[in-house]
Amino acid sequence: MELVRPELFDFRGVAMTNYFTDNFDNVEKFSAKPDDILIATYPKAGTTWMSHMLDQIYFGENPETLASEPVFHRVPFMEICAPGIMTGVELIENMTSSPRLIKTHLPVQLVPKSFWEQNCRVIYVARNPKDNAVSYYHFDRMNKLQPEPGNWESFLERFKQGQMVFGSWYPHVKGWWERKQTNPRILYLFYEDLKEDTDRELGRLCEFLGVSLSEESRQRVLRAVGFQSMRENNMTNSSSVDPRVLDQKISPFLRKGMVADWKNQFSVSQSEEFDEDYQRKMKDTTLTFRMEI
Ligand code: PPS
Repeated sequence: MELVRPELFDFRGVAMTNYFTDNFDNVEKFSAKPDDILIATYPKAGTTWMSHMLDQIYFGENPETLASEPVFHRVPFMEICAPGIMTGVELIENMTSSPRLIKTHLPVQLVPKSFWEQNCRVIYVARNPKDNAVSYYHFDRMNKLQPEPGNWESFLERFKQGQMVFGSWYPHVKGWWERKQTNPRILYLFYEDLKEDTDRELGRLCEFLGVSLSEESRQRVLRAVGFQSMRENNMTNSSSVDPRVLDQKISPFLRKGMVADWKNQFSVSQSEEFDEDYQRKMKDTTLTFRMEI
């Protein structure tokens, strides 16, 4: 398998690579079911965490299934179309479980219309942009299906300019935030809140889903979604992915799982310049983030 890091190009106003656009005709035509649950995020905002949490809520009583299938099969990535693997759409269409849990990184305007027509529930997870950028940088270093990251300084510039796969962080988080104001079927969660009090956020999630967990199940879910558990669990740590694709020796897929790790990566001047740019770009929204907790 010859892996070539892809180039970014403009796809309907959003920076993308062919691995997420080659199957877009089928993504657009995708037929959602009313009980499908969409997990939407900007890359590296806590998608795997939320995917595993939802999988645990719905299917966690059945440990056999959980032990045998990695989370990226249990919660397929809708728009992916990469060499040697089934497309996300094919994986979803082969699913027999109900509800189907589906992952996407698409900005709100590119989500297939059947999700809206079917009034599906959507969980959006957002993460503060400094930690999000750091996590994305280390991911692009280890993932050969992502564009060449370059050094941190140049990566951060590209992040600010929105030259990242799935486009700019800013319109992504703002677009979903605005849509949520008029669509009660969207639950908008923050990585920082999940980290601060996972139990509280699990409660909000269950309320939104109309699911009631026994005390025992709640404890089971909390144990399963802890960072260390997920890091040690071969079904969530991506250890089954070909190391020529995800090279975990460069950086582990579940890397640090922290809030404010950006302090170990940003220089003081990078942080100040980032904050200035952030203030400018976030002027037109009520959405706010915590850079530390
Ligand atoms: S992806 O590739 O876009 O699906 O990545 P995604 O899952 O969205 O984000 C990966 C980051 O989320 C962290 N993570 C967690 N943090 C805390 N607790 C748990 N359980 C957890 N699971 C995943 C993961 O470590 C990545 O963040 P960084 O900062 O790189 O460690």
